[in-house]
Order: sequence, then C-alpha cells, then structure tokens
Amino acid sequence: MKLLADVGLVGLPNAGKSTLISHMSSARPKIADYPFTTLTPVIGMVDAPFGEPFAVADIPGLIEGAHEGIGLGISFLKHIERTGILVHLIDISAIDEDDPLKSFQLINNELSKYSETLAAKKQIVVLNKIDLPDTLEKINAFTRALKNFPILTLSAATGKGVKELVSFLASDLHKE
Ligand SMILES: Nc1nc2c(ncn2[C@@H]2O[C@H](COP(=O)(O)OP(=O)(O)OP(=O)(O)O)[C@@H](O)[C@H]2O)c(=O)[nH]1
Ligand SMILES: [Mg+2]
Repeated sequence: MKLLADVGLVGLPNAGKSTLISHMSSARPKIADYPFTTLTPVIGMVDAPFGEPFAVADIPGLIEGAHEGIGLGISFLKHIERTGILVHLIDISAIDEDDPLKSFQLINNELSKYSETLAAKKQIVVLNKIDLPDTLEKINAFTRALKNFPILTLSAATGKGVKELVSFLASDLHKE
C-alpha cells in the first residue's frame, strides 16, 4: 500500500489537527470551531531540524462508530491506514478528570475495531491547547492514567511545543 504521509494526525473533531498542521508544515487547511471542518486529508511537508523533510497528513476527525461508517468514518480510517506514525491529538480542555482517558480510548477503540494494522501503529499522544487556563489538573489526571505512551503537550494555536513535537517525530522517523 502506498503511504499517504509519514505521520498522520488523528483525533476527535475540534482537537486542533488542522491548526497543528498549519504550524508545523506548509499546509494551510481551514480551521474553525465546529466539528468536521476538515473533510478530506490535507498533506503538508515538514522541515525537520535533521534528516529528510517528512510528510504529515491532517485527517478529518473520528467519532464514536467511525469503524461502522458513522461520520464518514470508514473513508477517514482508510486514509489513516496509509500513514506511518500516528499523532493522537487531544483537546486538554475536553478531558474529564473523573474519566481522563475517555476520548483517548474512544479513538483507539475505533482504530482497533477497524483493523489490526491500525491498532498496531505507533502512536504519540499529544495534549493540545495548553494555552487555555486551568489545564494543569487535567494534564496530571491524564498522564497519571496513561502509561506506556509518549505524551507531549503543546499549543497548536500559539506554536508553543510544536518544535519539540517536530524534533520528536524527526528522530523517530530517523530510527525507522
Ligand atoms: N485555545 C486554543 N484553541 C485551539 C488550539 N488549537 C486549535 N484550537 C481551536 O480549536 C478549534 C478547532 O480547531 P481545528 O484545527 O479546526 O480542529 P480539527 O481537529 O482540525 O477539527 P476537524 O477538522 O473538525 O476534525 C478552532 O476554533 C481552533 O482555533 C490551541 O492550541 N489553543
Ligand atoms: Mg480540521
């Protein structure tokens, strides 16, 4: 299968995937505060601090039931299957402190119900929107609950932490 991009951005609608790709690459997709702003994948090239430039794909958001076709989910999951590493983007402000992994598990459930290939893909968890107030408790609740995944935090809107993500991805792709 021909790869669409080295890195795929996945997450719920409104997580900030399009905002992130516009900060880390040449792509300039539409950004808006309603779900399903992005309806087709958008590819951008990223200038890495070392190694080759790499391609990142902004994929439309997934919702519960995506693997059964809800919200055009199957078409979106097919695109995700054609990317290398996954960046799983999560809106910190939407984390429920009583059930911090809820949306993380929802997305992973859709990936694994769709295919084993998707379930097995390497995933970097990125908590987005650290510029918003009162995010510390939510970040702590999330990181306490989730083990065995690299977790980065950033603000796709202000760009804080985006360089670190790009370096992390570049070094990961370099190893492969
Ligand atoms: N405060 C804040 N808002 C953000 C940040 N990143 C994205 N947003 C806002 O969140 C909303 C959704 O952003 P998008 O980038 O369109 O989200 P998306 O994940 O591409 O959404 P879909 O295309 O619907 O899947 C917009 O109103 C953005 O301005 C951030 O780091 N901080
Ligand atoms: Mg989008």
